Amino acid sequence: MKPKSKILIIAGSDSSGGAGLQADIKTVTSLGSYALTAITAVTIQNTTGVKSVIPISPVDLKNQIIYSAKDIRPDAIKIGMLHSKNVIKKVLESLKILNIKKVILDPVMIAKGGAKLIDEDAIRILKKELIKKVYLITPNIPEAEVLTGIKINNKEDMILAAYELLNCGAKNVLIKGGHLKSKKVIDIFLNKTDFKIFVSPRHKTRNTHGTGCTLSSAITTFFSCGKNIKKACDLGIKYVNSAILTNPNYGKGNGPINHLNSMKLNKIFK
Ligand code: PXL
Repeated sequence: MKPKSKILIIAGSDSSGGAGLQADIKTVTSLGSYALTAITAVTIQNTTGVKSVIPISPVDLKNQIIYSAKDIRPDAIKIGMLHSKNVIKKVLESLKILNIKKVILDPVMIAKGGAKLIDEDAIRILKKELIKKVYLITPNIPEAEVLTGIKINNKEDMILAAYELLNCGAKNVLIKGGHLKSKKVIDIFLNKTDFKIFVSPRHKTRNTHGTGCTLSSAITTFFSCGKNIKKACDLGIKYVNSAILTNPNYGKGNGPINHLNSMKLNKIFK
């Protein structure tokens, strides 16, 4: 098959391969599209935690974005880990130059093991400026709490926080409810004219490393191929749910999910 669309991924590298840039490339590829990348930072980690984070200079990040995307123009952009204010400034400059409408932001803040992946100044500029320049933002509950100042304990709080993010200038919001202690997983989609509660089964497993990165990349891929943003969220949620259910149980900590769940190899190599 030929790739159905082209996606630029702006994200941090996860050496364990389950989250970050690696999850993004696997997701985009397994859903049939082509991935270009710009690396914001290199993390040294495994399934038990993050050992260290090595930042890429903001200028070099912008150079990766512009040099690659001016040659192969992406249909959509997925943004993940942005650890500092200066990185976000360069991303804002790059988005202005590229002028691509389909931009999805996963406001990554904390890794599964608790390591902080963003600083306070960066959170401020993300909320004040970047949120307005993207088409969809996909915070989980702790991220939505930081961005809105609203403590989220239930579905009603999630809805309140989603409205608050619209007030901050977001066009479309998907708040992911995986962190709530509910029987089913609830995700809230909201824009000025539409509202939807997605309900999915909760699987009893600790192997959920990279679910957020994977979801935002899946949504970006479906959206880049022409689905509307709500339908893209619906399909992305289903892809992640199936990836969790079929996780390969790798590593001694929070293992990765199964990015290959959508694929069937139909070529035999001898
Ligand atoms: O899942 C959030 C995330 C995003 N990006 C990178 C990560 C992680 C979590 O570990 O390592 C690079």
